[in-house]
Formats: sequence, C-alpha cells, structure tokens
Amino acid sequence: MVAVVCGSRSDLPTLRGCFDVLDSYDIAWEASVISAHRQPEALRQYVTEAEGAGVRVFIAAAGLAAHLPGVLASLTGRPVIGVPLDGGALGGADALYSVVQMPPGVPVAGVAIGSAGARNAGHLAARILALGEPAIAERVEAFRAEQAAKAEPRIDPRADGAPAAAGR
Ligand code: RP5
Repeated sequence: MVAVVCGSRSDLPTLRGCFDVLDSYDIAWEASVISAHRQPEALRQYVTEAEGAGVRVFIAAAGLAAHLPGVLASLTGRPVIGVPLDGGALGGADALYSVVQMPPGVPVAGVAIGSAGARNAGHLAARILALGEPAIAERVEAFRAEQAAKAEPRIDPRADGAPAAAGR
C-alpha cells in the first residue's frame, strides 16, 4: 500500500521510525533505494510497477538538493509525502526548501526534517489510506486516543526523577 523510496542507503537509518509507524498500523509497505538524479530511468520504471502493484501512497526521502520527492510526484498522480533529510552543511534546510517549494501542479506533502518527519510521513500515509480503509481508520483513531490519554495535567514536576529547575 505504501512505497518508501530514498535516495541513498545512507538515508535508511533515519527512516526506521517511518517503517515502525507503518507496521504499527499494520500497513503493507516496501522500501527502495533509487536516486532521482543518479538512476532516473530506474525510478520511472519503479513507479510504474509500484502503481501496477497497488501502491497508493509514496513516501520519498532525500537529503541535500532532494529532488526525489518532486521527481516522484511528476511520475505519479498518487499522493507523495516528502521527507527532507539532514545531508550535511545546511542541516536539512536545503532539503526542506526543496521538498516544500514544489511549483504549482506537482504537489508534495512536506513533513519535518529527519526522523520526526519520517515518523510523521508514516502517520500521514495512514490518515490518507484511512479515508478508504475503515480498518486503518480505526487504528488511526485508536492511536489518537492513546496519545490523548497521556496528558498530564497538574503534575509535580520535581517527582519521578523530573529534572530540577535551575534554582537560586
Ligand atoms: C541524496 O544525497 C540522498 O538522499 C542522500 O541523503 C544524500 C547523500 O547521498 P550519499 O552520498 O550518501 O549516497 O541523494
């Protein structure tokens, strides 16, 4: 149901949370390493095959100039979620700008830089799929309820090993 594509094997550790989130919703996914600028023909072929196999949402993660999400969105009419990765000197801001600055007509849904974004890409894919899959919709609501139950109003911030405030 979800195809996760990244530009380099070096991106895979950051995507671990994305795979875990998809697993937590029991969503079938597959992962591939295909660079938009190094292997453009392989990317085109993969997207065609993935669509034929029933992939409904693509997650594309890349660092530096991060062409992958945009190029992928040019090859499919299905939703593409772009995960900008921290690739070096600019700390992922380069990839973030690249992901969110797609020109009109070729949309990419952008999430946060790095592992937080990778996890949210999984959650967002689940919410998209939930529109047509009641079982996934139930799991999304269960997760939301679980999160909501963790609010901690009026706690003693010094109890349970909470770090002490810097005092005078
Ligand atoms: C991008 O360039 C990849 O997504 C990766 O984040 C970055 C560096 O790639 P490698 O030099 O590790 O292959 O295309």
